[in-house]
Amino acid sequence: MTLDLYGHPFASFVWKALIALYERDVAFTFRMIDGDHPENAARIVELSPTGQFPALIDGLRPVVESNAIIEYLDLYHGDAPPMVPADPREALDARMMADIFDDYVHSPMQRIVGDSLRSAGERDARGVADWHAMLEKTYGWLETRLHDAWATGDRFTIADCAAAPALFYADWVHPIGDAYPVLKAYRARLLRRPSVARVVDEARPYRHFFPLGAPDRD
Ligand SMILES: N[C@@H](CCC(=O)N[C@@H](CS)C(=O)NCC(=O)O)C(=O)O
Repeated sequence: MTLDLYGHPFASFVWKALIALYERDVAFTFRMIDGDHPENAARIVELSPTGQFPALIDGLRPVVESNAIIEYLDLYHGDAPPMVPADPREALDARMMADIFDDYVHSPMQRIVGDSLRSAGERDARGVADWHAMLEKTYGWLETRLHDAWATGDRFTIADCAAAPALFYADWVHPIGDAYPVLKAYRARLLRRPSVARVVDEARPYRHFFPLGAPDRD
């Protein structure tokens, strides 16, 4: 049976699935979506409702949405501890924090980047200001909540899979200020985690694609 992940190494939502695959030491084939692989680009259009990635195919079974892919891997692949804790109370916390990172950090970051790709006449200045404000507000909220090594305690979970790409790129578009030392330290801890360091390294050759200009740092 083959396990294929469709995506691009620079794509932030793809990092979430890659981090879970690396954390749980699951073997897979990476199917690159780019101009050199039109067959993969065509496949993702069939697989995903919006053509967005990542998508996982296990044999004939497709799974889309980064969080669903992480949960699927927990159920069917790898022996390492699951990314969604088995205890339902811990699972709830982990899913809640994953949603917060996805919706209030990852999504505004992605929208700010997306807006920069539009032509001048199509840009949404009000939207960009609102998304920056959302990031700032969420940084403040996270600063008071991140008490432990990882997002929901001493275990690395789906919440940390979500946090890593969200905070990595959010800090590029809206730097995490000195008012948030706890959040800064959490981002630095994420970057030292081997699974996260690996996705950051694999994406390094593509940094010149970052439309707002990648800073000279991780
Ligand atoms: N809700 C989706 C979001 C996926 C997403 O936004 N993917 C981006 C890459 S990071 C994408 O496919 N962008 C290309 C496009 O929109 O055409 C998930 O969690 O997997």
